[in-house]
Amino acid sequence: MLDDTIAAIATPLGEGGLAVIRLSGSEATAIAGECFKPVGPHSKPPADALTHTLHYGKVTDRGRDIDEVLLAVLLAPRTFTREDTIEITCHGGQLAAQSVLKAVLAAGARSAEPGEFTRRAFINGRIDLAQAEAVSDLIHARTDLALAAANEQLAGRLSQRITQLRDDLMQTLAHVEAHIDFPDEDIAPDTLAQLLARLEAVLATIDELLATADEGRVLRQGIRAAIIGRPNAGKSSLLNQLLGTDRAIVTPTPGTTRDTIEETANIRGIPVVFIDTAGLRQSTDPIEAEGIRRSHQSIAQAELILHVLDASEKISDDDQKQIEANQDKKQILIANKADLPSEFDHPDAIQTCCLDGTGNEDLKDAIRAAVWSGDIRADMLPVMINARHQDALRRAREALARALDTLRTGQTLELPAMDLRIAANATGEVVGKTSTEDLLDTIFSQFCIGK
Ligand SMILES: Nc1nc2c(ncn2[C@@H]2O[C@H](COP(=O)(O)OP(=O)(O)OP(=O)(O)O)[C@@H](O)[C@H]2O)c(=O)[nH]1
Ligand SMILES: [Mg+2]
Repeated sequence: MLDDTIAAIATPLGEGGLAVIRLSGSEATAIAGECFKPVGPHSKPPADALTHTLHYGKVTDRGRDIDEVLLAVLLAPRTFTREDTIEITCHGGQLAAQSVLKAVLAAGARSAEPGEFTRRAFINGRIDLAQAEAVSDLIHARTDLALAAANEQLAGRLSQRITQLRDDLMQTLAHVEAHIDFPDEDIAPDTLAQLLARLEAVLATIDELLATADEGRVLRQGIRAAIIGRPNAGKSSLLNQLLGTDRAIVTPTPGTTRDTIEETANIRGIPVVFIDTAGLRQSTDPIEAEGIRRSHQSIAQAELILHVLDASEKISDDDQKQIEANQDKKQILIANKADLPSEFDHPDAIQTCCLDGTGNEDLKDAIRAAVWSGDIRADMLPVMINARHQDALRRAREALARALDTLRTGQTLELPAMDLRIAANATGEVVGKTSTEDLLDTIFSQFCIGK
C-alpha cells in the first residue's frame, strides 16, 4: 500500500480563490511530470526541479489544457509524509480542482483514503499516533483554547510524557526480569525501594493525565447546554444574548419558540452548543406539545442545563419540580428580568437582564466553571488526553497498581513482570508503539480526505 502514489484535493469542497491537489509517493514527480507543462524560463518539469521550489505552468489532461497552476516540488524526506510530495495550486471551484485531480489520477496516482497522508506520516515515523490525532484535533478545533491544546499535542508534548512513562516502565521491567533469570538473588532492599519509588511516580503521572480526560473531551467535542424554563421567561432572549446575534424569535407571547434551535458559541475557550427550547407547560396545542416533547428530549441529552426563571414572578411548583428533576445534572439557575421588581431571591441564581446584557459575563464564567474543574494545572493543558488515551492509560494504571502490590509483598517476580509488561504496552498504545491495523483504520477514517 505504501508503494503507490496517492492524490487528493486537500482544500474544502465548494468555491474558493484557490484549491490544492496533493500527491505523495515515490512516483509523485513522474506522475506530475505527465500532466504538467512548465511555462516561462524559470519553470522546470518536476523531475528536473530542485526540492522545495515552485513552478508556474499548465496542467494538461491527454493533451488538453485544464488550468493554470503553481506546482510545488517537495522531495523526501523533508515533507509531511516523508515521501516525495507534489502540491498543485489551481483555481478554486470544484470543476478546476476535480479536473486537475482527474488528470493526476489518469497519469497513475491512486485516490487517497481519508487521513491517508497523515497515516503515511505516522507509518514513516515522522509523527506518532498521538500527534496524528492532534492533526485531526487541529482541523476540528472550534476555539482558540482547543487549537492551542491541539498544537501542543502535535508538537509532541503529550508524546514526550508518554514515552518517558513507557521508558520508566520498561527499565523497571528489565530490572525485575533480570532477577527472574537469577532466582538465587533477591532484589536488594535498597534497589527494591528505588524500583517502587519509580513506579509510584509513574502511577502519579498516569493519574495526572487521567484527570485531564474530562476537560480534554470538553475541549474537543464541546458540550451541549439546554436553555429551559417556563414560557416567556426569556430563554430565546438569553440565547441571542450569549450568541451576540438575533438568532431566535423573541416576542411577549408565551409559547413563541416551538422547534428547538441549536447554535454553537465559544464560551471562555469552550465550544458550547446551546439549545433553545419550547417553554415547559401543559399545552393542548399539538404543535406546541410536540415542541415541549422535544424540550424534554433536549434536557435528557444535555450535559448542562441553563434553567431560566422569570425573576418578576414567583417560582412556581412546576419550576421547583423541574429544578429537582435536574438535580443530578450540571445545572445553572438564571434569574432573568433582573431589571423588573423582583419576586424571588434564590441564593444560587445568576441575575441577568437580556435587555441590557447584565449578568452575561457572570453567566459565561459559571458555564466555564460548571464544565471545567478549575484546579486543572496550566502545564497540563498541552497534554489533555482523549477517550482512546484514557482507555489505554486506565488499563496501564490497573496493571501497574497490581504490579506495585505484588512487588511490595515480594512473593514472586513473575506476576509483577507480567503486569509491568501489560502496563508498558498499554502506555505505548497512546503513541502507537503498539497498534493494530484496525485501530489505525478507526483513527484515520475520522480524518477528511486530503489530510
Ligand atoms: N424586562 C425584561 N424583559 C425581558 C427580559 N428578557 C426577555 N424579556 C422579554 O420577555 C419576553 C419573552 O422573551 P423570550 O426570549 O421570547 O422568552 P422565551 O422564554 O423564549 O419564551 P417562549 O419561547 O415563549 O417559551 C419578550 O418580550 C422579551 O423582550 C429581561 O431581562 N427583562
Ligand atoms: Mg423562546
